[in-house]
Amino acid sequence: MRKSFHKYWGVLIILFAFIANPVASQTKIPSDSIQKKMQWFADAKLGIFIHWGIYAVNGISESWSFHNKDISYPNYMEQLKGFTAKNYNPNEWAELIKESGAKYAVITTKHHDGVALWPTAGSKLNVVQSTPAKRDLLDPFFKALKAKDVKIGTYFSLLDWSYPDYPGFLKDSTRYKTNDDPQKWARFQKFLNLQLSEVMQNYHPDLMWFDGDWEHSAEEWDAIGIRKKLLSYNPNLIINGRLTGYGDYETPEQNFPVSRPKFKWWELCMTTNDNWGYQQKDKNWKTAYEVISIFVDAVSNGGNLLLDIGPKEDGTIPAEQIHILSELGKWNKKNGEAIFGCLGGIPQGHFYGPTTLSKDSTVLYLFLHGKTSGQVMLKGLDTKIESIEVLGNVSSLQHKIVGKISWSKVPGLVYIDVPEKVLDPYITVLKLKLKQPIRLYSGAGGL
Ligand code: FHN
Repeated sequence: MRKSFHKYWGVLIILFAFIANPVASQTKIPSDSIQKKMQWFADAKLGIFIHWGIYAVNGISESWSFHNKDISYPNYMEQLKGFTAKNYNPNEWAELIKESGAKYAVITTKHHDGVALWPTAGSKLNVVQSTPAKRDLLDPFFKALKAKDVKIGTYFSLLDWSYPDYPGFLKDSTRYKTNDDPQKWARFQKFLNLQLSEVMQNYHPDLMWFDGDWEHSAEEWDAIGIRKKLLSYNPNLIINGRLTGYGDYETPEQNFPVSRPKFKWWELCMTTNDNWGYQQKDKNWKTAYEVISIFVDAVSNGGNLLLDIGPKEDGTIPAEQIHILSELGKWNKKNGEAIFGCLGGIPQGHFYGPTTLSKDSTVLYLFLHGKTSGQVMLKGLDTKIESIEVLGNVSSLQHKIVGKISWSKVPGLVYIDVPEKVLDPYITVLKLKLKQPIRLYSGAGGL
């Protein structure tokens, strides 16, 4: 009697935990509805990040330059006068993004400096009322993306170092502590919610990319309330992980994973040089090869890449970034079958390079870096190979099984002969069609 009594209470407690905190359980344990809405994101693999703001006028770091007191706040805000967007061509932006192979784009609607790229009713600090641009810069871009079937992402900074009712300001000075002046914090939250409603109602994003959550707790932000509010506008909205843990996926930044991240969905955001916004002094561009290899590595590890560009104040995109996106697009046109809609690859150790799998695991893609030709080896493949071809090339390749011992269950090594003439200038992709869904031996050999 006592045992079943305890069991009964145990079931109730677990049930209560889920009911009491539906959002936390949702974001911590993907429920069916999250699983379904995340499918396009999981298949998308590549997004383009856009940091565009008044910081491009002087080519200084976005918001941080005044926060860290590299420049005074008034001098930072002087840049409002130079933000013209006079050569801004949203259709050209959308075309470049589409051609790169990206399936979504995320643009800074408002960075930590509080300057909104849309005519917000919450503050005059917006490009329509306070800069020579004098127009909504988001609407035409989102319309152009939609026309090209590219998903819309809105970057939104929760913190707002310019807003008078926001506690934070400079790195070593705050306006007040939220507990000391709850009315002031409530006024800021009203402003924050007004702007979130504007973004959701005016632009209907597919993805909300929060930033700046680190200055306050989930309770102070009312993260659960924000999540519920956004989902009430669009239940299929995807929210990134920077809502103090109440998002749908993780967003490692600039730091490349070596081991496969444990997250169900994740996206590496990365600059093309060393800065998010336009900085004419920063010539430390990643090469097209480096970007493609980082992209492939992220996808092989089960993630997405959100690759950043920083347009100039007039709306033109630096030539170096156009080059990177177009080279990425050419590579994707030839090899996208191994990327888009695929699953992350097989565990490290079976092949000395990135891999991906088709959704039914009957196709294994091997990625060869640079000038890798001659024999490449695959270990522990316990499934028969039907054929091997090179993506974007008519060639089919020969392979041989080496070292298979008749009495042992351990599969032999697969050696594939890759002639130099089939190589891609960046990364060559081998497509291995298997006779059935892949099976791998990952043991230590032995008897
Ligand atoms: O502080 C921001 C930074 O300026 C930039 O926007 C990056 C992009 O992910 N996010 C924050 C730093 O993590």
